[in-house]
Amino acid sequence: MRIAEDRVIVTSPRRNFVTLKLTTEDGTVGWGDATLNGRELAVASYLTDHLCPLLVGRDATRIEDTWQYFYRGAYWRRGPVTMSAIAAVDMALWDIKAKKAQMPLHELLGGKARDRVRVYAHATGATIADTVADVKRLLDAGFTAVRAQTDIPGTEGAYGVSAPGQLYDPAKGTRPQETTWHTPSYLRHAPLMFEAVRDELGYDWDVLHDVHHRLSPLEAAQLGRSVERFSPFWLEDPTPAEDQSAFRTIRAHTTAPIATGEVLNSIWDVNTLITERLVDYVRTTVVHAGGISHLRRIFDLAHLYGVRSGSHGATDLSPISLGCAVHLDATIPNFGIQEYMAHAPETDDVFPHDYRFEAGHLLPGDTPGHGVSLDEEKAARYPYTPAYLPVARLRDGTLHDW
Ligand code: KDG
Ligand code: MG
Repeated sequence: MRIAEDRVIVTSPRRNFVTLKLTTEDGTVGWGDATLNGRELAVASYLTDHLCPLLVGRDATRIEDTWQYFYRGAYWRRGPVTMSAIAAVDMALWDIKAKKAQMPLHELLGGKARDRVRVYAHATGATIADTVADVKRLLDAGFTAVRAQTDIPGTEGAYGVSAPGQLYDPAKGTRPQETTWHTPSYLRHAPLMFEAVRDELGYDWDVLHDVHHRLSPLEAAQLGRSVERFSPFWLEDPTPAEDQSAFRTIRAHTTAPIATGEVLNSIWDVNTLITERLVDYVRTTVVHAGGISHLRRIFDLAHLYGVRSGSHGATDLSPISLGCAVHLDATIPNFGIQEYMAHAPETDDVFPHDYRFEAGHLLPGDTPGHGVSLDEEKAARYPYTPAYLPVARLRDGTLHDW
């Protein structure tokens, strides 16, 4: 079964998404997500200029061979642009294979290892009291795990805090927004938020928190120690994720569970973290870590070392990625939790899907394939809009990690 046609679609229903459509000779269509927030067109070009010319005429059934052909065949290894482009091809080929087999993807991947996929939602607030109220709203809506973020006095534009009632969507405008960061203020304020959510809402739910790469290893260890007594589910990205050895320092000083990996792209990027058991959850995701084939390999390695999955699921990953993630999450033995920020209604309208949310969980659908597609007519109504992620600076103007 040969690939007959390819198409790369860039659309912006509230935010930018890059989608690959592959069609086989017999008319079977497979869909893949290739979205890389703030660098979308680089992946679109990688696909259009370098991968698509090699796809037409290839055997669509040979998923692993195609993966290796694009990974090893490029000579240049890893990186978010390459791995997102390969991921899109991989997702589309798994979609085609499952459709041909007339099976939902989870069945083709070995069948469900659980009935439903537990997800966590995002709570945010300008004050700690606002954050507590937002967590309560989400618990009342059925979530059992919530990520809590709050504005930090002494900084401007703290990570993860949205305007009241708005979806958190930090990529905007034709230049990156400038935000400020002050670590001592954060280290004083964040534990107060943990204390308040536990005092007000008890312990019968899980609290998560994203540090977003901003601390040194020792500062991260201090934060871990100061919030351990509030039983965090995890502290995410306490230090810049690419420095794997930093996690040894954090681990030596705190028992707070650690999650990282959303900006990492391959098994090699998480190898030390997993094999030295430096993290508890690996957050690599379908789109940025080479697709279903490669992410499953990462999760299998993690399983050997007792590390669980906790895939990134922000709204800059398209519903195609989320659909694939839910199928994979349902089948692996070492599933931990899945991030879930509901997409905007315009996004859901452009990407019809069969996964559904129910009482704090996502359920994969049963239609053949991964269950997500793109409506090309609707997508055409939303042209690409340039949007950058923000940057963060210290008080003296030094560029810090955002
Ligand atoms: O594009 C960047 C976002 O995906 C990222 O900031 C979201 O850290 C994030 C998270 O945990 O969802
Ligand atoms: Mg994060």
